[in-house]
Amino acid sequence: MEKKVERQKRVAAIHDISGFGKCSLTVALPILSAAGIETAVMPTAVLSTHTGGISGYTYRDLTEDMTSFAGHWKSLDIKFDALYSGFLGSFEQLNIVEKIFDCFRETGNIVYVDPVMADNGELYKIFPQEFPSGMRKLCKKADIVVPNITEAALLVDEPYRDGPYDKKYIESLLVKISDIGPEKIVLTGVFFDSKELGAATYDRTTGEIAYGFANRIPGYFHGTGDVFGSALLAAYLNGFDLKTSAQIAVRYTAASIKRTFDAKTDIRFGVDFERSIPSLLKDLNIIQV
Ligand code: PXL
Repeated sequence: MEKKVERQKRVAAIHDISGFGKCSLTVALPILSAAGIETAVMPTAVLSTHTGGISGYTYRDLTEDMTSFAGHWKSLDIKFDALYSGFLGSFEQLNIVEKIFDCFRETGNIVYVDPVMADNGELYKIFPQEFPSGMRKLCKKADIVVPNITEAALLVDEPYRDGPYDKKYIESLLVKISDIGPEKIVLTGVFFDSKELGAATYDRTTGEIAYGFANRIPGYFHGTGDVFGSALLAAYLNGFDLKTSAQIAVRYTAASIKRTFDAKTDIRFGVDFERSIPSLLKDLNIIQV
């Protein structure tokens, strides 16, 4: 009997290309592709490296190209199972991406926003102070948002709090972010003690809150938010529910960090997510062995 071939899923990934440093598109594209998902890319900016702890990077803002880029895709009647936005190259892009979401919205497709703008209690220096309120507006359009704790605090306009956290705080953040509009929230950088680090998920339709943790490795490793976000979307589009997708993404990110920690690589240069791809594909039931 012939095996029924499922239609291939397709994502539009709207992030920058940082030539060196393993984040945004250079992470999203390989992870989603490896998971069997066709990935169209809309670059928001092209940089020589990311901006996290590295100076002297080149920066080409692509704000002016995005509307015509999207218009061309639309003229070809291209449809997407998910629209995945991450690092945006300018404040104006918040509005442009909102229009792109409206343009490609279909019943049943997913608008997935990683509100990349801050970490460790601070807004990224390249963004203006009004960026968080613009991002809040973009998040209204999303079905799923994946902020870290700093981004979550900015989205709900509260001061940043250092961890360890407690369930009450985490769950209040989840509910407040959901009040902005998105039905599903995944909060990263959650820890209740010094041993474990992970993510919390909230689904407003079921009211379910769940957690996924892995052993904590000391240090701040750049690009892990993008590794996590891309792996989570890969799992979700492969049919896993939100909490299982988050657990798979936590495991994958932690394994990538562990290998980088053991190799003593410069933490600004990103994590070895490439060599954890086989174990991710096993967790996704794409490969056996
Ligand atoms: O990983 C988030 C990110 C993406 N792209 C660029 C960045 C950062 C974080 O610093 O600088 C260009």
